Amino acid sequence: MILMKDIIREGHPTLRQKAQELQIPLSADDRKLGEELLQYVKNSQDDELMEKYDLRPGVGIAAPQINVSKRIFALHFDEQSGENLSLVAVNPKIVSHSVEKAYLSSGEGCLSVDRSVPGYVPRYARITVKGFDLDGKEFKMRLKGLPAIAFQHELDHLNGIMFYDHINPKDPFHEVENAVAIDRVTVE
Ligand code: SB7
Ligand code: NI
Repeated sequence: MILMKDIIREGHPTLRQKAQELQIPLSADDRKLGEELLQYVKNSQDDELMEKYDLRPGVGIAAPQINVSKRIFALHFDEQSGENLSLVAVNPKIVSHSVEKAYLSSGEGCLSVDRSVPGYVPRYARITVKGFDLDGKEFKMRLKGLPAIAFQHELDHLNGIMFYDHINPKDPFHEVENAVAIDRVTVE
């Protein structure tokens, strides 16, 4: 089971590396890794388990965040979030994207960042993505809204990019051209 002590924090070199592709079909170990990542995000959104294991809530987690430099991450939105997405993405790619951008008006956070970094993080508003699931089956889907933003946040982790790399350093809340604001109370 993944706990907060297993999550590496900014400054750790693995977070800045480009992660390695996985072999398809997945090895038993890689499959287990995917299952553990998904379990973390699910547990972290369950009030009881979150408290019991002292987990910080997150809608996603990527393997490099537990110091495993592999191209795999999990995303999970529970039903009450109004989204309907739960997946493990292996060797994920964005195959096309909108010109329009989107950003969370409350900014982004990260399990590997123990401070708040305010500012708009411009993302593509809509993306078409491809990848493989834990059974080694290829998937292709369109995402928009919060799931699209979260997918891009996780994909960035596989490429050594942190959310704050995208924030305008001179003016963190500078209007983002051609972008829609997504209002959420908070997203972690
Ligand atoms: C805000 C937070 C996340 C995604 C998009 C917007 C995920 C935070 C948890 N993680 O650090 C996952 O990498
Ligand atoms: Ni993150």
